[in-house]
Amino acid sequence: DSDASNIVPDATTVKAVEIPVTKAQAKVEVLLEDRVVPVSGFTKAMVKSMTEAMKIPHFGYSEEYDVTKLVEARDLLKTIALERGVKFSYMPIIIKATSLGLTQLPILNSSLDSNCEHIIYKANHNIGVAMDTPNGLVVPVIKNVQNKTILEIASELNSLQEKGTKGQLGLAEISGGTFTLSNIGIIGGTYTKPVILPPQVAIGALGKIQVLPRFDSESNIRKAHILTISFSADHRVIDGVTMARFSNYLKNYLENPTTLLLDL
Ligand code: CAO
Repeated sequence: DSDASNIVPDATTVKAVEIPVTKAQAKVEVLLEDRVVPVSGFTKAMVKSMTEAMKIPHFGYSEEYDVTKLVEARDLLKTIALERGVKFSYMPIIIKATSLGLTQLPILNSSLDSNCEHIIYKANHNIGVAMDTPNGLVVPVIKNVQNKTILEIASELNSLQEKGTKGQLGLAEISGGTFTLSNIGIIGGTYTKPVILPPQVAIGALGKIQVLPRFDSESNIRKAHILTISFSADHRVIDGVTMARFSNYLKNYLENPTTLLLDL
């Protein structure tokens, strides 16, 4: 025990060390003493909105979608979009399919007033996308998704991502959301329990698309691309059946992306 000093380094000798974690977090600063940091910026907004959110009775609904055909389609669209100067991920398709689902079930694109006396059905599908930026978590909004093409959504997402990275997102770009999607799968993970962003009534969180074995219709094992999705909804105005129906619409669009052609 008296030899502990030999194996535990003296705190004053510990310096910042390089640990190859991710591109964004290559350097880890080891604290030499406690540090007090004022809550500010996006974190301050998060404290306010998430404290408000906990007044909402949340329920969760999770599902897996076999997005094998979507992965194929996206590979082709990615190349074509790039020729038009647009970086194209899965998000623009998922955002558009979400909007088509909201058209079917408008209660998911609504707000409950503060006295819980009225439900306000929102005409526009303003879909917020949770974004990891150097300044913290922020949710910029793609407005009027119902009127936009998938390529327009992709282009707008590119520009919001660029502004987010540079810390240039303005108030107008982060307000007015009516539904939120969070793609945590870009980091990893499968199922999560997202928290609703008030005054919205629902949120969806995407896990990482994984290659997994699944059965085909002849009971043969095949390679499938599986996307897990977790929704949270406000149980004061939304029931489980409504959430399941919405998820089924989205599942159908994302499992059979050519069906999107019928509704665009
Ligand atoms: N599964 C597998 N691959 C994924 C994926 C997923 N869920 N999400 C993204 N990818 C892929 C993309 O297709 C892209 O691949 P290519 O290089 O082949 O095109 C690559 O990962 C990078 O994607 P991207 O950076 O362009 O991201 P995106 O458009 O899919 O998502 C955004 C944009 C803003 C949602 C994302 O960058 C982000 O910040 N996510 C974090 C969200 C977050 O913090 N959520 C927590 C909120 S609650 O605390």
